[in-house]
Amino acid sequence: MLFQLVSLSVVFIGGILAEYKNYDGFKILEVNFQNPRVKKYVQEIDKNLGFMPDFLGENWKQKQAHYFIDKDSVEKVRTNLDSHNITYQMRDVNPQIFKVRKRRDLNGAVTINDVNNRYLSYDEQMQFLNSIAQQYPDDVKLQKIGNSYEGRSLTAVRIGDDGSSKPIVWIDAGVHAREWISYNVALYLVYTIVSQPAYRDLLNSVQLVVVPNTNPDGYEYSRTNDRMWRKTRSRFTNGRCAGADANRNYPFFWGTQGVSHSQCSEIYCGSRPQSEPEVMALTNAITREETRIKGYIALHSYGQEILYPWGHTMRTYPSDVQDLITVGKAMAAAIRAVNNTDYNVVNSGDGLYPAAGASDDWAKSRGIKYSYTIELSPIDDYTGFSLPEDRINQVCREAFQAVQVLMIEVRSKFGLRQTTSSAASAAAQSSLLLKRMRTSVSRGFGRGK
Ligand code: 0X9
Ligand code: ZN
Repeated sequence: MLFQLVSLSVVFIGGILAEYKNYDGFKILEVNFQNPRVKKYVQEIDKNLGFMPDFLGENWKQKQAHYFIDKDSVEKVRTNLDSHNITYQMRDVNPQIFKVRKRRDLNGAVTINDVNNRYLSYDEQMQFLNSIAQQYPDDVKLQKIGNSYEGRSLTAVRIGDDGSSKPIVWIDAGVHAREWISYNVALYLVYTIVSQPAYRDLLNSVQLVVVPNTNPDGYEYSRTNDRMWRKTRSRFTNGRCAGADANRNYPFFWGTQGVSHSQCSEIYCGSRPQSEPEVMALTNAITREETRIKGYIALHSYGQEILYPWGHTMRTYPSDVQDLITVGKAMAAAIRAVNNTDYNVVNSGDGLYPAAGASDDWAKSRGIKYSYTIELSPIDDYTGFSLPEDRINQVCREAFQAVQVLMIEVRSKFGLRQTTSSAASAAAQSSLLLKRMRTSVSRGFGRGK
């Protein structure tokens, strides 16, 4: 599998000598699954290959799935694909992905400019949040919801929490360490909604809670040791490999499909549900106010997809799935309005793959009506998890529009008081968009744009 013995190279990170995992000889496998026969092969790729390759993301427009193949398995994978008559591409990994940058001197405070232009360390993320909380003390409260395995603080940013019982939209990011864009998006959401007066009115009727870094140990590890690190950093007694996939560790159909029970797998579901302290902290925090939480988004990358439940198995949907599709499509339309970027709205089990124990399914099972996973940009494998820093801002602006649509929907369905604001013209536009989507949305499940 992927994380077997590998050579380590020496790099400088922030002036500190560190060892960074070397992926020489690894390949990206790209399989076009348009043909139903190939699709079936891909759906059972673990059985076909005899192991589960590391799934990176998919390009739904071209119906291509991308996997990361370790150098010792490349020949085996080629032989297997050839023997099944599957056409594929075996690409070299973009070396940019493994380019570790020397940390720039921040010269003091971390600003929105930094969030828009570069990936930040966990400490920098926290510094940014602290400065926002200081700047907007009436609107922003930082709440510690627990500690990571290595003792880093897990912080929820509560925006517009005025002690009332207004409905909540909950966003969390970065449960998968290597999906770096998600952290910047979460920080951008916090900043934008509090700093722009146009959103005051919305915040008066809907509260936003953002957990910008749900896996700080994994994230730091992906910055300093291993760019492709996905899991938490829990250590197990007698364990050969560290970490569990926190997005397989939630207590809903835990351990059933699309997971592995072996510690070295990228999709190891942990020893039991909520074995990961990060998942325990998040489930506790959400459960405490679950009756008020009406919208939930887990930010991931990559693939430009808005995924709705259920995702633990295929062809199974919640009874209000049409509402999820309608609002999902309105979010996609709001994203498209920014710069024509296409996001596909699709059921996660059918459209991507079944994977049990994920946060979106669990949130839905707790009664949170609108629960989604958003796979942010890019859509291709050329930059994958290392979306170039000059594209961060656009992805942030797009995601903000999607969140705004969800907040507006939550306000109109669950808001304590309706407002007739003239303030947010953007908000009004999204509302209109949502109405249009409602009337035009086609009925039917599964894949579809
Ligand atoms: O596999 C995942 O955890 C998510 N994709 S990723 O490439 N970012 O790892 C998708 C989770 C979708 N939700 C469910 N299957 N419930
Ligand atoms: Zn992910």
